[in-house]
Amino acid sequence: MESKILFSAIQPSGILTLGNYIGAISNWIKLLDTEYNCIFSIADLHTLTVKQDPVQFKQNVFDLAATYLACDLNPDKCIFFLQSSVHQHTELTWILNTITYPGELQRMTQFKDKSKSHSDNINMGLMDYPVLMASDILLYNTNLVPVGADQKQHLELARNLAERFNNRYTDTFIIPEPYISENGAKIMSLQNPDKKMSKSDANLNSFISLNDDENTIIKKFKKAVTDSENEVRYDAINKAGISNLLTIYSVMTGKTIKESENEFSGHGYGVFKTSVAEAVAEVLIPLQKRKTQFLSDKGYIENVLKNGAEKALDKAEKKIKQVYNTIGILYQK
Ligand code: AQP
Repeated sequence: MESKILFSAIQPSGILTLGNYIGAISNWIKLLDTEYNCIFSIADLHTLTVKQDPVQFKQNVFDLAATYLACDLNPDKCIFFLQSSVHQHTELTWILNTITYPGELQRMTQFKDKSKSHSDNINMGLMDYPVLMASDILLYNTNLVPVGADQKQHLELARNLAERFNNRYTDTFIIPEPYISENGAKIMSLQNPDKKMSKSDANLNSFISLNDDENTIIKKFKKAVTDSENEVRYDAINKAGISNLLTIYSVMTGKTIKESENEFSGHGYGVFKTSVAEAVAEVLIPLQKRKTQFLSDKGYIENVLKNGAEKALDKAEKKIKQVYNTIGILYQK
């Protein structure tokens, strides 16, 4: 029986936030030692949909690779690689573009949001981002895709494109299932709890960077927007700020929301915010130390990425060959 495939990716668009860690990486770690063969990519081609400084961009790639390693995504247990090193991702994107309608892409929430926040650079890549993401996933016969809630709409498109292709030609793509954990699927901005926490947010107090030191983490949580009550209670609609902090505390400590509420019953927001900050620092500070060690050996990181790309290329080539044969392209490699 063929083993099941898990695929996910993060774009090197900056230093990761606590949102990326909770919504994506913490689930990857949980799923690493299961029945799935895991493939994790650094989605650098996706990053180009927003203007990048070339020097910073390269550094962000090393930083993300070191983060994967520091999070124990051991290259002996999974494949991790740079998206741009496996050319079949863009080849499959072209094929899938020919069965995608502009209206499907124009109505994507992320496209609309980013068109507003980057109104000086609304490019074709920004609109086509979900098709490239569909290619990332479908290229590896992926069964499961662990992502945060913000990526659900894109995953739905990947499923639709796979079905559309299969119906038009013959069964070629597996229909991937999303894996979105119940707790922490959408960590919100600390400054505006109606908006998701994002690494490219201009307001540095709105997110916890995985590189923030303990003092900065404490300061940012102290400044987090809450409400005028003084009761630590989960109510995502009326108490979005406190509910977000409860979610963060619960994920970082492994306690349930109820246990966390009980623990802070009768305490003020000040005590609660400090405890959330300490729980976050307890996870992030050791992770930063491991990351610094990996970053001191860029040769090792390049080697890991090169080996990962070789394994990914092998799988991707088989799939693109199958796709080309299916649609009648004369495959001559
Ligand atoms: N706030 C969040 N809460 C939970 N999960 C999140 N993810 C992102 N933000 C949150 C999940 O992290 C994974 C990687 O995301 P990405 O970097 O590929 O793209 P993104 O969703 O656009 O992340 P950012 O941080 O918001 O990046 P920028 O600011 O560059 O756009 C995905 O699984 C995502 O769901």
